[in-house]
Amino acid sequence: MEFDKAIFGDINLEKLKDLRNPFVEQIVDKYVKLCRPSKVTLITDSDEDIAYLKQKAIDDKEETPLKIVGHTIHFDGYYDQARDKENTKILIPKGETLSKYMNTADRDDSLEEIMGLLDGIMADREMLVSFFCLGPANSRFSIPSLQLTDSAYVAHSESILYRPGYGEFKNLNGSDNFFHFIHSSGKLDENKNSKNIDKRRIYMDIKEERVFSVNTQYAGNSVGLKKLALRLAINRANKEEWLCEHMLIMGAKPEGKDRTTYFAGAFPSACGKTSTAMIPGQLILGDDIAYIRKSNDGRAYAVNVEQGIFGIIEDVNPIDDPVIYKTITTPRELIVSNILVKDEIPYWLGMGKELPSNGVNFSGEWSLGNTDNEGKEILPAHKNARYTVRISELDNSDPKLHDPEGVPLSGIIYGGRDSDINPPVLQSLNWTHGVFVGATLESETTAATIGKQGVRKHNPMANLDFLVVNLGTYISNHLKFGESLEHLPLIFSTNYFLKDDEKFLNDKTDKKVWLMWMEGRVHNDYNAIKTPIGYIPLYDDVRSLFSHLFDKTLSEELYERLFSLRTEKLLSRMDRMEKIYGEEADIPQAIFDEINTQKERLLKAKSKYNKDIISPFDFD
Ligand code: SPV
Ligand code: MN
Repeated sequence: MEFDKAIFGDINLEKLKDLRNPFVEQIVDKYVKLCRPSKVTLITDSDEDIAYLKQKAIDDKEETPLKIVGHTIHFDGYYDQARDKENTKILIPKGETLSKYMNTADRDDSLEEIMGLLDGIMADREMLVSFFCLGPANSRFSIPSLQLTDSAYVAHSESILYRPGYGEFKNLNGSDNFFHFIHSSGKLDENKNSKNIDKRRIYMDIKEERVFSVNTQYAGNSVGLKKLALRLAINRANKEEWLCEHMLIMGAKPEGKDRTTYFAGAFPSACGKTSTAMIPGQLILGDDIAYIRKSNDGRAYAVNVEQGIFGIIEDVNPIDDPVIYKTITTPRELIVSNILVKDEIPYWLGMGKELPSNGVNFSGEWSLGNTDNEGKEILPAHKNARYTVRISELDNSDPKLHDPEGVPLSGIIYGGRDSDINPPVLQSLNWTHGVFVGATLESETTAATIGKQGVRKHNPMANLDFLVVNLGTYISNHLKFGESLEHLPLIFSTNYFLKDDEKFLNDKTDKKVWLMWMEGRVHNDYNAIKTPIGYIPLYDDVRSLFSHLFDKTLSEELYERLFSLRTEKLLSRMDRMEKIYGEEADIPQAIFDEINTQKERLLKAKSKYNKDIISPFDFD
């Protein structure tokens, strides 16, 4: 293939040709001709190339250095602060349909629209061509991925969040077995923010395993390897019968016991996923996306697709998240986004310090009391503001982070933001019941997506935003996966958000108690109370955990409030689920059976104890 030397230069052409991959060449050629950048730069795995990205993000004013060495601040536009669900679409060929929970668009029409938007979009700009690997190098789990972007911030973020992949592309030996992502920030305003937000489009073309993202910078919309690759991998996983999940991976390490017990946990965005992965004294392996496969020993193994964290910064303070706080306030390569900066010092909500009353934030020059175009007060920092850092920079990073075999899972956790129904921790009755627990997860919406907050929404496996296959296919795949295993992980649910009189019943740090109880259950260290919805802890066990871990007293009264069975509310949830699943095609019968038997058990308990709210002390 012939490339324009004036645009590429000899060194870049050499890097491209060295891959000996005609598919990479075709893709680069196609989008260079379409987007018409004035310069193309290939980024290999070398330190020199990665350093080029870092410097370019600063030169282009997409990032600004802060006082702490290695830290930079990036701002997204005021209306570009979260994932845009409305304009994120799955392209489907004519005649095909998907569940109504998926935002779809006609593939031909959408490709025409997006090619039109990309036409000349990089004129006078530089296209960066980067190579990454989703998952560890040399692993059967992993998927090489190619990113084309005109944003050095996007490519720089990816060099922190993902493993280098130029070498992996060489190992492909010319095959097309990789994902590719085409991103452009589009026209920029004077603050270097995407100007044409009304033309923000994120289009998933599953057929070609590629995603287009234009007129946006917020990483959840623009970083191809994050939530865009998640959709493509979910498609593969459901075809090949493995799991691709919106899950953290962590090693629980109970004090005084010489063992590490691995958990994977799915939580909707901004519902405690990162802080669960970062519970003090434990090992973090991942905080967002996991690939899970069966290994030869009959167990489920998981790898972290990423090597970094794009975490919510709000409420990170020395008390609640000591490890993250230390990491993000000491010198290392780190990007913070959409918070407040004054005199090169960053400030965010809930950091445990007083914030200055003016500075520069995600709205530009900011002073306390400023309002936006809708008359809404502008907070000092956005609620979805984030930090980007490598996991290896953390004191508690798991030594198996890059193990190509992954780690064996003993437990799976489903967690939601649920102010009034689920207990803080619950063990499902068995794998099928556990899949049902995941499939019936409900959670209140947060600032991680554009739209209203605090609305209770069904969010199966905390993965609904990212599904590109029907719910029926997705849930059947979970059931089948369990059937294929000889040693099943236990499935739990957690809820950190129970409230009474608008006040949370638990402290943020309490999640360590629930984790240690789950860890103990894996090793048969604790008995449990069997309730109609699953197993809950005995008072004595959690009381002693609170006392040992925090020197805190858990009163009988608080335990009772936390673990009471709210039968009416649980029954209405079952009604909601019956309706949702009743309207979907191809839902496995097992899910309806679980809904029905759970309902029966709840009704039986309600009449046996003759009350709506049953105390955990009532169960025998
Ligand atoms: C989430 O919202 O689930 C995140 C951040 O992990 S984003 O990249 O926006 O998806
Ligand atoms: Mn996420």
